[in-house]
Amino acid sequence: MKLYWCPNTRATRALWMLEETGLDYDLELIDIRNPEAPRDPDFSRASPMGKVPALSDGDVHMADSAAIGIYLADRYPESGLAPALDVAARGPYLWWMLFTPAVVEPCMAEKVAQATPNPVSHGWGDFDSMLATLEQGLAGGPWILGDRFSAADVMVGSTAYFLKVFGMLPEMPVVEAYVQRCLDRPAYQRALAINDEAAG
Ligand SMILES: N[C@@H](CCC(=O)N[C@@H](CS)C(=O)NCC(=O)O)C(=O)O
Repeated sequence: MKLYWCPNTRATRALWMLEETGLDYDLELIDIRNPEAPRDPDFSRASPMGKVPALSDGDVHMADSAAIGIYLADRYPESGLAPALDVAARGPYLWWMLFTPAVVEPCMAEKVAQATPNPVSHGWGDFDSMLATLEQGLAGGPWILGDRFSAADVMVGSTAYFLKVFGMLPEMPVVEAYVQRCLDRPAYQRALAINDEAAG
């Protein structure tokens, strides 16, 4: 299995996910900041838009951090990162897996662009209701599905950390405590160490 990645990008989520699975994997650095750098054809096959993260696993070539997370958790169920298909938690699990790309990131982009929200027609709603939904989702804790840690925490936790690092998280003790719980996980620490070493 090979992860195509680049430090200080969304690829850190996929690194964290892989570290949580305990599986063996190789890393291939894709320098997204240098469009002239030659690209492995397998990377281009996995990621038609040339974005990281991307994954090759045997015959499977795919991109997108949420899609990779869903794939890894389902393909390697022994990692215990996803509720089974016939368990009620599977519904909210999928919802939270997609919350980042479908809601948080468009809300962040809209906010940074200082665009006027239009929650009735924009699928992502608006920044304030996104934050309120996140806070409410974490109220039960300690994880986004309650007692059990899952791949959804990799997506939501890494995104909440991004919000904090980018100074976009208002004072929200519940979310802050969750970010810290995520940062305390050895697998996240290993992924961040790999990231920081490559970032220099
Ligand atoms: N929805 C994708 C977004 C991936 C993405 O936009 N990655 C950025 C880095 S954070 C990238 O590869 N940019 C390079 C480019 O678009 O050329 C995911 O979560 O994996």
